[in-house]
Amino acid sequence: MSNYYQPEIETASPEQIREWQNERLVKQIRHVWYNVPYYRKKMEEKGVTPDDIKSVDDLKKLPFLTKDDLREAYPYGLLAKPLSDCVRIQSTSGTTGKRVVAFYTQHDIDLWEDCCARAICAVGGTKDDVCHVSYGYGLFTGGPGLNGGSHKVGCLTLPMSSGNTDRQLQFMTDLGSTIICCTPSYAAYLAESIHEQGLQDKIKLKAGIFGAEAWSEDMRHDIENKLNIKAYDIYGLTEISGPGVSFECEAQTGMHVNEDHFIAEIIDPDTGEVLPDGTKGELVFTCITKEAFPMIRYRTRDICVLSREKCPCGRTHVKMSKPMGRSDDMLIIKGVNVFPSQIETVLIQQGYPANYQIVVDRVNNSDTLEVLVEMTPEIFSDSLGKITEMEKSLVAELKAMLGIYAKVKLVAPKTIARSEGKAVRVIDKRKI
Ligand code: DLL
Repeated sequence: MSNYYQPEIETASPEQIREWQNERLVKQIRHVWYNVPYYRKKMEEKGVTPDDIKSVDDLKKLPFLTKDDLREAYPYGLLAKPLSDCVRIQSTSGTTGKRVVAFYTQHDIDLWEDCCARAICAVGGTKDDVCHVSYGYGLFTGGPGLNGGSHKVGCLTLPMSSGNTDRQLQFMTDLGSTIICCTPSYAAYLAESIHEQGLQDKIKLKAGIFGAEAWSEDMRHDIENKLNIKAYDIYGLTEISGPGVSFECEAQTGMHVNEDHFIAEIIDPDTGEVLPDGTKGELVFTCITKEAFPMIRYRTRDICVLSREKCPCGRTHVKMSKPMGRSDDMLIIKGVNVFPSQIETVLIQQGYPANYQIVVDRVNNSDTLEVLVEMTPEIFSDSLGKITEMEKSLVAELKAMLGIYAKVKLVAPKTIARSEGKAVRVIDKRKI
């Protein structure tokens, strides 16, 4: 039998789930109408009032919320509780310095951690496990979310955060980590390091919970074989809470959305029309239990498919496929959200022309980012030493903006191909 954290919820009948959703949605819409002028205005513009929302069937009457709304309302415009009731913020990178800032009450943190606890139990986690969390801690939701879930399950939690691979491996071997939580690319890197150092026999891992970026089935098999574990997917986004919006079970065929907290819809990204289950489209979420930052019909930009086929694990909540890409230009590199416009801002601020190309690749299962920048004729005539200095300085500026390393190569004027229509700014060579 599957290992559940909240069996009565995770295996509830579809009718029961629907009942919870209907009741909570009605309450939530009243909550935002009375507490968030930004929502009320959007609803009024669409001619909807809380009285029009009686069940999930009425969801489609409500306006969508997008990242642009979040930017416009930054930082407090979508807050639905007094700031004094909030106990935490988490954040994610956004365009040109303006970040998405999400607020949580203690109740919101509790529910989020429950979702992460469900994900840990779904991979077989119990209080006897040693849960090694190598997602970043801090503003990023990965570390704090899985950390909280691990506590709830009662695992011995290792709050490792990311980086310092030697220390990760030392703790993993000395303390016998059994579950590892990190990005899939870091898992692949750890697997390689373990093989290089001949530590295979000292590793006690049985399962991994990997998400925050796209990864393929091939990569799953590679990690499973190298680490001799089962590798599970986990999905989420800061706006909706963080990791654990959905998670994989032993069937490893898609991620169960925690439908008692989030209503999932699939829409046509061009028309906004709601599409039937089984159709590929943009994933939209409505938070029905969150207090402080309850996103209503939030467009994730992630493209995927929902499926209500019976799952052998016994869970009844709808499953989403792995995201198959995004409907905007956001890149996810090593789990970090990167917008080409952030790179452009740095280049322009540093006095470079906007002739650049971003090359993303995956080498040895790890993402790489390279920025090719055309020099002006004046820079081009400078000495090689000066050019190397300029590259170094751009690397530092980009690191400050993006939070990750980008290799920079200054190239001769007019060497980046000009295209007819839209400039080809991004070359993503990753095969996912
Ligand atoms: O990445 C939350 C998270 C942390 C999820 C740890 C899983 C594990 P953000 O930084 O706000 O939040 O980025 C959200 O990342 O819209 C997707 O495009 C992408 N993403 C998240 N999980 C997956 C996944 C966290 N399993 C954005 N597969 C989302 C593919 C994913 N893409």
